[in-house]
Amino acid sequence: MTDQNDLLFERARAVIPGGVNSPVRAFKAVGGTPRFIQRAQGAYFWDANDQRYIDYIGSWGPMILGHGHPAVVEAVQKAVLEGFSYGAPTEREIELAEAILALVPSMEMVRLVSSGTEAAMSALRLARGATGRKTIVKFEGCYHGHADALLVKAGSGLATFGNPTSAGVPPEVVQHTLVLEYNNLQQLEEAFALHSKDIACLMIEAIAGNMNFVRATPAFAKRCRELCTQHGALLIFDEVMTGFRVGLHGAQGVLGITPDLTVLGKVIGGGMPLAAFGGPRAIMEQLAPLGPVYQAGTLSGNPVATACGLATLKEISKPGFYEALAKKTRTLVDGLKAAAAAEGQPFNADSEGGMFGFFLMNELPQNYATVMTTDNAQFNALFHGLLDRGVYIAPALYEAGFVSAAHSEDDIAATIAAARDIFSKR
Ligand code: KE4
Repeated sequence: MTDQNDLLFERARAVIPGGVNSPVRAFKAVGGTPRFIQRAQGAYFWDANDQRYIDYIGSWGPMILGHGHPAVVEAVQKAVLEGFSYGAPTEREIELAEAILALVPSMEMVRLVSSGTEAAMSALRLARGATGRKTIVKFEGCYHGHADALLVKAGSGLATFGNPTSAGVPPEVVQHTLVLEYNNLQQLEEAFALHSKDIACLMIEAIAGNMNFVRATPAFAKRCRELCTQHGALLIFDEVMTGFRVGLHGAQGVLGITPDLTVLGKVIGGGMPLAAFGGPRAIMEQLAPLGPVYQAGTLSGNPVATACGLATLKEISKPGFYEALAKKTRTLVDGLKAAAAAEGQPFNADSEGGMFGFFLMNELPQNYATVMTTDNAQFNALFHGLLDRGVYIAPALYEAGFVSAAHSEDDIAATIAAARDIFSKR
């Protein structure tokens, strides 16, 4: 039988670079043909061959309710009948802003944008504008979208300025970006000692979902907060992935740390293009049209996206939502660990709220370099083994996984059984 995904991939590659509109979707890291999804419902989506998968991507985080939640569909259907986009303020943007501020106490004001990249890029510009400083600190393995200044890899040796990770990014654009090792307290101390009053901000994923699932240790996270305060730098939590995913109050709620600025995305749009950044009034009022830091967007606060986001936030704010989601996700993680142990497969995993990660090693990595010691072939065999059994996990070993409220106990059990079958045949 002709594989429709192959046909579509061939067609796509003729007109779209790599056949995809975002690189990770191309399956380059794992090999094989990307599945072209035709429809989704609840915990599942179906590819062009009408093959069903249990979906642990959830659009890389947004679909925390599962696909096609009736209340969200209804809100979006109603919104589109009122108009797709006005390019003028709406009450619903105020409602969404108020809902976000109520859930993120570190924010007094918020600006809505259309993607996590845009939110992180804008937060960075705001931090530099508000402090009058140039240097930014980020960590290897954390991804904050593809703004030029953030496409940077660790320089050679300690606390040195980074080099571009992408063509088209002139070295001078990243000359003020310091890349440190995640959870490395010594490098953190040295960076602030060396560059103290030049540092505008430190941007971090406090639970890093872009190196699968690595937690900042409480001591490290606390030290980031202390050093930023001590040196007058802004602490920016990039919660595009963790915001409303690891808990109703994000990673800052889990860690009990108050950042100066927070970057949000994914869940707050419920699958529609919507992201945000926010913080104290005194900093946020530096933004145009009030202040000197320019930032803008044609579709910012889009009325359909805000309807989708509001309906999503309403559902996840209901009592017990995260307790149930976290329990289900932990059942998955514990089941996978037990299955691996039963088959003698080196394995470890962790989860927080509806976000999880696993490693084909017995330790839980503390940094990117350790994550990348994973045997690629082993991961790829697991990925394709699960795919062949109707389970769709992230097509890259450095990506996290996501459980939704729609995943059933049977889905979780079937996933664990599929993994055990693969481990047994390794
Ligand atoms: P977007 O521009 O893709 O909406 O958001 C960028 C971004 C910013 N910050 C964090 C912590 C993120 O995880 C992301 C985007 N995450 C990736 C998955 N690792 C999106 C998937 C993709 O690139 O296609």
